[in-house]
Amino acid sequence: SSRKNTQSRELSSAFESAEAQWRFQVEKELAQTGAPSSRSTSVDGICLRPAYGDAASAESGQWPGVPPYRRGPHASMYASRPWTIRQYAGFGTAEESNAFFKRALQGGQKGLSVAFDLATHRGYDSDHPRVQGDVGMAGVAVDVVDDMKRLFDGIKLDEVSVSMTMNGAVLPVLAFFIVAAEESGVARSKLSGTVQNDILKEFMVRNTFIYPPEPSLRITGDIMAFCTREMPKFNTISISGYHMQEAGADPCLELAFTLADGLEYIRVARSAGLTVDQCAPRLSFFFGIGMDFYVEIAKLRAARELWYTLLKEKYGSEINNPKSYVLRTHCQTSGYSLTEKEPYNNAVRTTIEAMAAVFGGTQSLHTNALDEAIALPSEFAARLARNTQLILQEETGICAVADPFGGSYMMEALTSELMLKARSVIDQVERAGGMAKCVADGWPKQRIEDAAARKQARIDSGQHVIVGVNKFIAEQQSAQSSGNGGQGGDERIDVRSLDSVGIRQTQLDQLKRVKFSRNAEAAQRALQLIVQAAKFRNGVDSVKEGESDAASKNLLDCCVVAARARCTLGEISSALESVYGRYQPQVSVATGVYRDNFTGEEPGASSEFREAVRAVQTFSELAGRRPRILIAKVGQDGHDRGAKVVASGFADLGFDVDVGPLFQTPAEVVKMAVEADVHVIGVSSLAAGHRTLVPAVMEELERAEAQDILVIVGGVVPSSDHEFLRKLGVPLVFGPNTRLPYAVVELIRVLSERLRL
Ligand code: DCA
Repeated sequence: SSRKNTQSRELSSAFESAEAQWRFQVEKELAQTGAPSSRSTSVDGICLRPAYGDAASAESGQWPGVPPYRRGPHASMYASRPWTIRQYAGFGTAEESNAFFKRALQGGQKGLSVAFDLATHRGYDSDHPRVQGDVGMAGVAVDVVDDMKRLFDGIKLDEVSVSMTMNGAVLPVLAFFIVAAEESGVARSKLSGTVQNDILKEFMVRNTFIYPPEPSLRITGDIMAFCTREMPKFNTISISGYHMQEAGADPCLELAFTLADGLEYIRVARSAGLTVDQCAPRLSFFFGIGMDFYVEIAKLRAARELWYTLLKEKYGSEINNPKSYVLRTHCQTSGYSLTEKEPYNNAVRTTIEAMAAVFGGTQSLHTNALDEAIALPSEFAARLARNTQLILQEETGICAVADPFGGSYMMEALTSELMLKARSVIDQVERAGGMAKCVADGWPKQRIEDAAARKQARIDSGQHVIVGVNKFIAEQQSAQSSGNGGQGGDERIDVRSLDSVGIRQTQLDQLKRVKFSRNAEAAQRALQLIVQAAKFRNGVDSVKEGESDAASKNLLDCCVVAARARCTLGEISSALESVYGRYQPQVSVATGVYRDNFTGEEPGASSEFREAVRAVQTFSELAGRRPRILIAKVGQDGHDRGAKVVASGFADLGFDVDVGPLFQTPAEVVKMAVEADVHVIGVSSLAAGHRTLVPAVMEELERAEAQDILVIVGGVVPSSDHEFLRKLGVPLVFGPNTRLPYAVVELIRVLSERLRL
């Protein structure tokens, strides 16, 4: 293969121009796929060519599929092969998700993308007391290899590529996938797809880590090494900026931190013994696509050229395979941009974002369902989201031309500007010792959190317009009591609701069965091997290379053995935890950022800010102290952007704010609330755990005889559940996009009534 690579390099230098190289490549790709070399339009006699360009101008003279790849990773792009429609999904039990996957594939979806539940992400079996409200809620529950077999039952794993969003518990999950495929007759070498395996951004924004950063990164390296050796068609990592954008980063910060992560992962792969040419062609990326249409298109173009430039500068002398330079990416439309109010507007937003992803040249795309700011996607909303992509591919002619914005003065300038700006952040990260070190120091996280607070202030003050939320608000309805921001437009839509108790029971029964029927001794031996290998890799054991079976073992090799022996995900994870420990992050709140950015607002919004501050002051005078709130994350839901933004905003509006650590049990939340003597617990719930976790918090309050503490809920809660929560004694439920001054005024009103102030 190295001869082939050298040949292809010689070939590329043999071309007189990029255009000639592009022409050669385009013919090749079209011939391979049998696609036509031009596509007729609805106007008689006018055809579209696969790409347009201008050889005379330096910048617009670039061509798709040709270095530096600004215009796309392939010469013919979607004319040969459209992007993969890959909808992220999973819920309940493996059977339910399997049926959903099959319907999606029948409905035109091309690849699978599995969402696992939070228990699985955090390395807990479904019977663990910490995950009572999380089993099967925000994804599918997977405890043992048999769940994975049921998940893909009847789906040809040698034909359909599967992406798995898994980071913390990546070892057992990938091991289950490999063993499930093998036991169904598909060799691991035939498996195509991607595993997310991007732990750095977990420490920055997403929070589904298990172990501390150092051993986590060694696990990443082991997975890259294993997949390179055993699974040549599998992408070993999906380096993700999406979650940074969801956490509040602007597109430039997202771009910079994601590529800086990419450079760090190349170093991780090299420490695991791989060359750049071995690891780089199977790195993949993942970006969020928000509403800033031109910027998002430019971001993907800039990402490819910047990645090419960085690799050329850093590793050019050792790269022989041209594929090492090519950035390929998945994209997801922005969840952040979706609104709870007027949810049908979300279908419009998603379509616009999908078009930006496609004009930017994505390889694979998830389009969000319109109800995602309210609940888990319903069947109808999921179909509409998928159809959005099918319509773009089948009805519009968009696929006929690569990089249609190429050569636009605006687009080329914007792409270059973004590259320059992102490059300066990447250089800053590299000078500071690389992303792993910066993540440990915490400043990227802080920068993203500041950006999130800034954005919220801009939304609340009307500088950043969201139709139906802070401008053109539909007629007021009975929004007050549900505390949804005072906006009207509250169309009722059917949402998917899950039977959390039933799902958990199914998992528990099955866990019992598996543990009863397996060879207990073989399972124990397999777990022991994992412990030994982990100790050796951690350098805490005296095992010397060659002395032990475990010493030379890649951790994924050990986990494959354990998966085959029917060890559970929880058992494998706790074997590793016994060596590495479990990571608990520090919590911090940015103060002043929200207030400082609440300027230049429209008069109405500004008076809302002042009204909130006044309400807090009046309360403080009457109550003899400032209102105090504990912002709590209960269960394994690590989405903390909302909680952090609320904490920052409430602090700036005059509250005393305590922020609980992530992943608390209801009892731990109540203990903290009582000790801090708060007036209110604000439970933040974004992963559908509210129906079990909020009742548990109320029970704990009763047990602690602390019912005078008010409980409110914020996050993704379907309006059909508001009554359920109200009956429990939760007077206010705040949905996504609630303006913070509005929430403060409402809360002070309820609190004052309660305390008879
Ligand atoms: N001409 C010739 N070949 C093409 C063309 C074209 N125009 N377009 C695509 N192909 C080839 C690719 O080279 C690839 O073949 P290879 O594996 O031998 O290199 C194959 O067709 C598949 O296309 P690709 O662009 O790799 O699309 P996907 O398999 O969907 O992979 C990728 C996309 C981003 C790389 C992957 O990491 C992914 O699917 N990520 C999804 C992550 C995810 O779902 N996250 C959820 C949150």
